[in-house]
Amino acid sequence: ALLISQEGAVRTLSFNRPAALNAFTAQLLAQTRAALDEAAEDASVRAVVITGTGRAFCAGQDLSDPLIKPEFGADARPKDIGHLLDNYYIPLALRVRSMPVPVIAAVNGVAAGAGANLALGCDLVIAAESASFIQAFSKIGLVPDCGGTWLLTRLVGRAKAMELALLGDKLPAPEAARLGLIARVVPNEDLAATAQALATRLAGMPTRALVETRQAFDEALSLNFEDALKLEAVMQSQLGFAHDYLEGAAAFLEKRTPVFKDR
Ligand code: LHQ
Repeated sequence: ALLISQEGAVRTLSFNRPAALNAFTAQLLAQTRAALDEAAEDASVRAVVITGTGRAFCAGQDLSDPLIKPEFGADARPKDIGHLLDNYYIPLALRVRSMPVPVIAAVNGVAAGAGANLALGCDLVIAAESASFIQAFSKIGLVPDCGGTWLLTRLVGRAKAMELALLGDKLPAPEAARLGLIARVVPNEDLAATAQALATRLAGMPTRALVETRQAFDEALSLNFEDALKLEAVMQSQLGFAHDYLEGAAAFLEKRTPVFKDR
């Protein structure tokens, strides 16, 4: 259900259940997490792209999965769906956010529910012109998960976050970019090449600095200005001892192209 490929230093993971719009089964969730673990441990990987095959990025939780599908009808019996979050979605969302390399979501088509929010948790989110984002949760009686409650309010502010989450309407990618929910939109036929090019560019950059930037941004959200300044100083101090800073500064002064290798 997951395709894994590598071009240069860029590892690409493609959700591959196109007939079900790449909806998440427990198997696909586990495979994605394992593939991210593997990419994290493989020194040849310096950037990861997550995308989907077919006309969807991912339709969120597969609602027909026997793990969560309630029994309907007169003797309807509900199921505890919380375990799926505890065992699959939370570890996956945290895995993305703790990757030692930048992670790009290349949203090729509709991204709904947890599929949308997994994408929004990535470091750079780019989308095909015809892609769309749907906070589908409210329509089936749930709250945004996979980080949606945290991400949406911070990305677009409360007013738009509430509109998106309460109404669950389809948000076209160009509008998502205008709102600042995602970084950019490209013509459909350019998505894969743009993602590969951006990932290759990031792969050639000082990886540790990129990853600590993510971490600093996340931490700064709960810090006051002065504490954010202090956090920056701690990180800068550590990075200042690293190879990539010495190389970057030397290359600048020597007017040559730097070769970064920290990861
Ligand atoms: C699907 C799905 C799907 C199964 C399309 N499941 N088959 C976490 C933990 C525990 C519990 C619950 O949730 C969560 C987190 C979540 O992600 S909740 C949100 C779950 N996702 C949704 O509610 C979205 C459901 N899908 C849709 O609203 C539509 O399919 C969208 C708007 C994504 C696309 O619409 P269309 O382009 O019109 O396509 P379609 O609806 O015709 O779907 C095509 C096929 O894919 C169809 O199967 P079929 O056999 O009829 O061709 C759908 O049943 C299947 N599919 N999403 N989530």
